[in-house]
Amino acid sequence: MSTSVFLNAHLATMATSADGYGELRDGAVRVEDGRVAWVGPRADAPLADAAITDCGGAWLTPGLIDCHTHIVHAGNRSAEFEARLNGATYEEIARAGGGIMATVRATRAASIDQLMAQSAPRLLRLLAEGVTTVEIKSGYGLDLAGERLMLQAARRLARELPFDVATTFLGAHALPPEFAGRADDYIAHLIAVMLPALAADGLVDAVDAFCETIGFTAAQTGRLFAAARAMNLPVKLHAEQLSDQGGAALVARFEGLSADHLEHLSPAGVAAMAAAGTVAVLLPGAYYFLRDTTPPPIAALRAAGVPMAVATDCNPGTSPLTSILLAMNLACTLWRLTPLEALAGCTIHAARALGRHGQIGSIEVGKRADFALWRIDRPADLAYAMGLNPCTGVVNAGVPRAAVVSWRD
Ligand code: DI6
Ligand code: FE
Repeated sequence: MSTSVFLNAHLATMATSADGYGELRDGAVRVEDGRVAWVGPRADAPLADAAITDCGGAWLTPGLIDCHTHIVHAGNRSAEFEARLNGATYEEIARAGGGIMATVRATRAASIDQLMAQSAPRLLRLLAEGVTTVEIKSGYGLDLAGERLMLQAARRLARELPFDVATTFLGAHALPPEFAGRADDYIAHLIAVMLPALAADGLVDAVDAFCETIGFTAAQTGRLFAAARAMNLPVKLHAEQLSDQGGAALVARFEGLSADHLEHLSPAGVAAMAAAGTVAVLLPGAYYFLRDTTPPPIAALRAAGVPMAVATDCNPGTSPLTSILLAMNLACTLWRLTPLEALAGCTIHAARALGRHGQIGSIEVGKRADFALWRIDRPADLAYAMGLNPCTGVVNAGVPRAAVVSWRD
C-alpha cells in the first residue's frame, strides 16, 4: 500500500458536511492507495509509514472539475466570431449551414491523431489550472464513425494526459446533412444504431442533447432519453439556452444529472430541477461570448436549493474558453455568484453534475485524492484574479503530477 501525508497546507475541503469552504488552516491529509484516509490538523496527522509531502504553506483544494466541454473537435470558427461582430446572429449562422456544421465537417475530415493533437493543447490549459476531471462530449461527428472517433479520442487523451474523463454522447447536437429535414428519423437512428453501438464500445458515460429551436424538440429529446435510461445511462441536457423548450423539466423527469445553460429557465423548470436533484450547470463563457443579455435565474436557483455548477463549455462556436478560473470569475462578475459558489461549482457540484460526487469533488475520507495546490491568500482569490494562474501543483489520485505536462508533436 502506498501511503503519503500532505502537510503544511491550508485546506479548503469543500466537504459537503462543512460550512463554507470547509477551511482548515495548517491542516494535513493522509492518502492511502490514492484515496483520502484522514483529514485534520497537522498536529494530529497520522504519519506512520507515510511519505511526507510538504506543501509549503500553499492552499489545497479538491482538484477542479470542468463538467461541460466540447473540447475535442477539429477546426476553428474565428471567421464566425468576426461575422457575428458584424451583425450576424448565432442562429442565422447555424441556419446558413455554419455553426456546429462547420465544425462537423472539419471533425469528420480529421484522423484520431489529428483530433487529439488539436484538442490536447486546450486540455493542457485546463490541467495547468488544477483541473483533474474533464467531461468531454461528442457531437461533431453526427454519424457513427465520427461520434466513435470523438469518444475514442476523449478516452485516449485521458490515458495519455493526467486527468480523468467523463464522456458524454451528444449525437443529438445538430441534424446532419444526411438527415436534412428528417429529425425524427435521425433520432430513431441515434436510438436504434448509434447509441447502442457506442455504449457497447464502452465509450458512453452519459447522454446529452441540444433541446432548442435550432436543435431538437422536447418530444424528440424525450425519446432519446427514454432509450438512454432503458440502457441504464444517465442523461443531461443543453436546456433553455436560447428559448424555453421545457428542457429542464424534461431532464428532471428522467432524473437527469444536469440541465445546462438555463438562460431562459422558467420557475416551473427551477421547481422541477429542485425536486429531482438535477444540477444547474452554468456556462458563463457562452453567455459572454454570444453577448447574451438574459442571465439564468440565479436567485431562483439559489432560493430553491438547486446545486449550481460552473463550467467552460469549451467549444469553437460559442465558448472558445479554456480557463476554468476565468469561468469562475465570469460567473461571479456577470451573474453575482459568490466566490464560494463558484468554487463549489467547479468542485463538489460539478462532481454531482457527472454523478461522481461520491468519488470526487471534495477532500473527504474515501474519495479520490485529487488535489490542486495554490499560491493564494484565501480561496476567493481563485475567482477574483483574471488571467493569473496561481496553481503551483496538482495531485492525481495521490500522485503529484509532473510540474510541466507537454504533448507529443
Ligand atoms: N450550445 C452551444 O452553445 C454549443 N452547443 C450547444 O448545443 C455550440 C456549439 C458550436 O457552436 O459549435
Ligand atoms: Fe455545450
